[in-house]
Amino acid sequence: MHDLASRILTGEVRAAARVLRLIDDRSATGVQVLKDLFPHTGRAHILGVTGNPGAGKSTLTDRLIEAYRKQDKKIGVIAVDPSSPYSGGAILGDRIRMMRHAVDPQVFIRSVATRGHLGGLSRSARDMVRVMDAWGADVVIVETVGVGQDELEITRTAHTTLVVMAPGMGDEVQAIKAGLMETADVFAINKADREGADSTMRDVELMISLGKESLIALGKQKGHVVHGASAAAEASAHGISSANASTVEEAWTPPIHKCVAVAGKGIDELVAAITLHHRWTLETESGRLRRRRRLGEEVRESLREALIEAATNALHEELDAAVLAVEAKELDPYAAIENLVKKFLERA
Ligand SMILES: Nc1nc2c(ncn2[C@@H]2O[C@H](COP(=O)(O)OP(=O)(O)O)[C@@H](O)[C@H]2O)c(=O)[nH]1
Ligand SMILES: [Mg+2]
Repeated sequence: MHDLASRILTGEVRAAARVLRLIDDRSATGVQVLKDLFPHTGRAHILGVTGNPGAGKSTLTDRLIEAYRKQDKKIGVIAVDPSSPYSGGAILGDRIRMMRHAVDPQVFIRSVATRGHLGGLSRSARDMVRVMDAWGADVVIVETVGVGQDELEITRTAHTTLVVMAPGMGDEVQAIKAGLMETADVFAINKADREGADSTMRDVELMISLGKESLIALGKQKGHVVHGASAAAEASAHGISSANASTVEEAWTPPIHKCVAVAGKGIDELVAAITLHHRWTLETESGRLRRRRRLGEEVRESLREALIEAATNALHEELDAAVLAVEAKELDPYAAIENLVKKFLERA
């Protein structure tokens, strides 16, 4: 095992930070450490926090950290910023909001810029989550802006996705447009101190019930409840008390909670809802199936990336020649691709 990997497993923050940089640089050492760490991952609950800019994601994340720390949980935070580099303005804002936790050795906060991720942002985020998981985080919070395909993809790396909305921002419409409704597991209507929170809540309720009805119409919803002894054991291995836990319903309906992040109001209810959803992913058949489906997506996506890289490297010159040939109309693009794939497969 690489020295950095064993140091991360003993909970050394500096080693973890070092490996995150190696991953950023796509160094071979980074991959080696990730391989070493993988068998020690899978324990953390990955919580995605997403929503429009200004909805209050960072403020809420700060409150969630606070609530989890009261439960004596170790926390990792990855703040993905859509534009700024590491020292950029928006990240500075996030940093300040969460700064009071930065001195806590049980809290590990990292910002990521969305640009310059050769292997794709969601892969970088996933690798970072794994490092924090291996470092010993009980919960890894990934904050992303809920716009754009890259960001949406990151929410798919989470076990639980919290969608943060605020009244009067037209967030409901945005959420539908961005496809957030499908990935949302829990809704927070933040800034409930402002006018319009109740009407936003009703809008979201309506959207959820409409979504549910169309699912029923399609016959996609199955009503069976599975809750075996092994599920309870699994839950307790994840530090979830199953003492007061009765059966978790097989079908998950996203709950909606109002909160005021700046004042720390409504946070406990939100944390309880998030914890219940975590149990859903562990204890129900649907939850476990979703975990497996997402793992399948990851493996396929990684394979696609690796193949593209291998093919582009192997066919370097032929690729350029093919473009010229197509441009000169000596070759149609379909035949060009067929030739390239054939050549690549012969060589592989
Ligand atoms: N009135 C009110 N303002 C809030 C609340 N939560 C956050 N804010 C403010 O909304 C602005 C954006 O918050 P921020 O957490 O940076 O949002 P993000 O872009 O979604 O991460 C900041 O000025 C916060 O102080 C709230 O519950 N009520
Ligand atoms: Mg933010």
